[in-house]
Amino acid sequence: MTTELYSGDCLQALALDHGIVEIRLDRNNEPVNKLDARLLRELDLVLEQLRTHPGLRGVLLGSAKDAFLAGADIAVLWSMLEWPRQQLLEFCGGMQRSLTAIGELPVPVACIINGYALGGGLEVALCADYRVLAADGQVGFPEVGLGILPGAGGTVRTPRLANGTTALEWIAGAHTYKAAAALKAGMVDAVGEPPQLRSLALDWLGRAIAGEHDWKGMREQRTSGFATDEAAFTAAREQARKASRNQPAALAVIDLLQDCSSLSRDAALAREVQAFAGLIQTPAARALVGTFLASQQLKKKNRNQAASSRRVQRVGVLGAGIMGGGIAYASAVKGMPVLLKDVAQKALDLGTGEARKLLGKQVDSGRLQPERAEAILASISPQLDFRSFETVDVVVEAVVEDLRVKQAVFAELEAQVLPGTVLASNTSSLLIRDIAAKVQRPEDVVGMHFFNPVPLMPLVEIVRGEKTREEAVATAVSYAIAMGKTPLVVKDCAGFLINRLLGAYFTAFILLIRDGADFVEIDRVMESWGWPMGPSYLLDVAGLDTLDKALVILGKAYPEVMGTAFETAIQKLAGQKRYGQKTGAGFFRYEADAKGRPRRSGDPQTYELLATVQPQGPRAIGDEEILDRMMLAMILEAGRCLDEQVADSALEIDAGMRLGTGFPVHHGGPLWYADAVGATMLLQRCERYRALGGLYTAGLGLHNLAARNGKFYGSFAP
Ligand code: T1G
Repeated sequence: MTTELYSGDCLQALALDHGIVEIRLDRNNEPVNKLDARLLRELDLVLEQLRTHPGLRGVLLGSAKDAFLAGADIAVLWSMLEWPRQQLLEFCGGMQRSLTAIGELPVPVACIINGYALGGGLEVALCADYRVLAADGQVGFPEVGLGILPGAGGTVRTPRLANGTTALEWIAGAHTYKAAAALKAGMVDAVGEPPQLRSLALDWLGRAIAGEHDWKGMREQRTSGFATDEAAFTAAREQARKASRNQPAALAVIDLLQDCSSLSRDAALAREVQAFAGLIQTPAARALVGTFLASQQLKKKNRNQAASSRRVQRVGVLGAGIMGGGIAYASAVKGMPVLLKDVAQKALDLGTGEARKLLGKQVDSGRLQPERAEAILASISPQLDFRSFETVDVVVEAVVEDLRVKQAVFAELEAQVLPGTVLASNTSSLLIRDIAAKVQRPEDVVGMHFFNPVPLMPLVEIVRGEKTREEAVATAVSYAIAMGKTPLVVKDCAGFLINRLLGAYFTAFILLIRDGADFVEIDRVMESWGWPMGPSYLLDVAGLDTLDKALVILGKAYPEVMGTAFETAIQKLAGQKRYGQKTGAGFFRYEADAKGRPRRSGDPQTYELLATVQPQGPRAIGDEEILDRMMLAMILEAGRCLDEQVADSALEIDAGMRLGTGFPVHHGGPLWYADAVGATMLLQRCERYRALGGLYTAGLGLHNLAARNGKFYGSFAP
């Protein structure tokens, strides 16, 4: 028999048989359970009631939703950016006390984690005596990725439950873990299929009630310090420095864990609150929390747009190169069978070989069963003709980057598919309106600009041509989502959005070198600002010949901004066949290491070559000027793109740069960073570099913002 003890907006308490009470999280009218003041208030009320509940023998803690608890409400984290410190300390202290009270009930508590428990969600679960996790569930601490650290006891309970090394890995690493890994780490006590979770949890409770487990002793043990391993802390620091330049959160967690290892649980909890309050108002946390919310908005917009489209069930891919093979793989893996067509058998072998290689990696790492990999591969049909193309919903063209060839391919393709089939080009440098110029149904033609390597890169630019109909755009959006990618709808212009902004960035680089800067210094400055690679190294990796071609196209399309009427550093090196890694030399020199990976070293010859494109000779340029010129060029181009509505909003431009280029996430994106600097200050800097021409001329939008003291994210609110 079940009796309701409490029913609120966030949870219910139900008295079950045999003295067991179940607390069931179930947020009214919201898709997920989240940890906020309302939930804590209701939890306090129920715990208070349970402390004197007659006949109570055990407590089950679970969720009525698809997942246990998604952690703190991120919209509340956003508001915390403005709270006075005292309010932050009080809120977190209160949150910790409410959670601690779970583990201080006079009876054993078992937590059922279905779906996921993240951040504060896992912190709640850690307060129970036992945790059972769904076999398809996930747990973890995403906080460091938000520029903060767990503030509800995660840094205190994790090392005391598992050990210090696990705490370092789980919290500083900010990964989520699947059930098997969580069990191995000792973060949960059992794993089960969702229908069995409840009886599994009841079983643990039963054994605790029967005295088969010393749950009281375990509680006691976890109130003191924990053992540390010095080497693990050193390794974690090293890793954190490499992984997240200028992100204070990972290093702060490591320091906190080390400083608190000998403290009692309660003393460590007090330190955690202080550390949390110290991080939540840093610019990095502001950028990371803000951009999480912005990404959610983009996700919603894409979902809404996709809702008005046809569902993509079958796909055609033309051109079986590395890109075509990658697109075929990424579609097939997500359950969309592919017709992969090329004109040459050799190319087909290459494309399917690419898919086979990618699947093999998944099998080797244990993420995919061999039979499933075979089935996925079998869903890709390599063919030399257009057989069955009338059955596909979308065709992605990935043939050579040549307008005439693409026009001919589209004209031929159009006759082979049903009207309404979306015809997408994966071009990176041609205009969609030019590609569509020779077809009967230009309204079906759209751009889908994938990034290399397709399986790893999360972004797809969806390019709306002049005549593309809305439904074709929506279908491309829906297809990209079905592939697990983030689609970004952009206008048809040279470079689209991402390459256009990178074009401005590389133009700034070329000008700096011309003016005498040392490319190694430029890389150092940009890497210490947070870019994973400096521009010279990036050019070497991407290929100087390829980048030069792209920059020439951009220079023609935007002569005022990206035109260069002199021999550039890139052209100088490419002219010597120094294309970068692929030819063993570019800005740097490369030799294969023992594992065949390119190892970088300096090369005095580069300086000799570059001296010939430096009319005033080499000159020391300060870090501030280097950073200013590089980032200002990108910001101003982003502003111009917004003025021209290349993308709909600042948040979309920033999301594109984070996902498409490795833009340092803790700076938010070019326009987020622009807001942090301020429009007036940016205009002052433009003035400083006026002599350098159009690259440093601000667009109308930035002038308007400066005039009214506005921000690119002016209307942004969670
Ligand atoms: N706060 C507010 N809303 C959230 C939310 C959260 N934490 N998590 C999800 N939502 C909303 C989301 O906006 C969307 O709403 C809906 O739920 C479904 O999400 C104290 C400080 C959980 C893996 O970082 O990573 O705890 O758009 O579309 O793809 O120490 O959302 O439908 O109106 O993304 O299945 C730690 C953040 C916070 C988790 C689900 N927690 N969320 O992904 O669906 S810090 C997180 C996610 C913290 C403590 C600290 C994902 C998800 P709507 P969705 P999904």
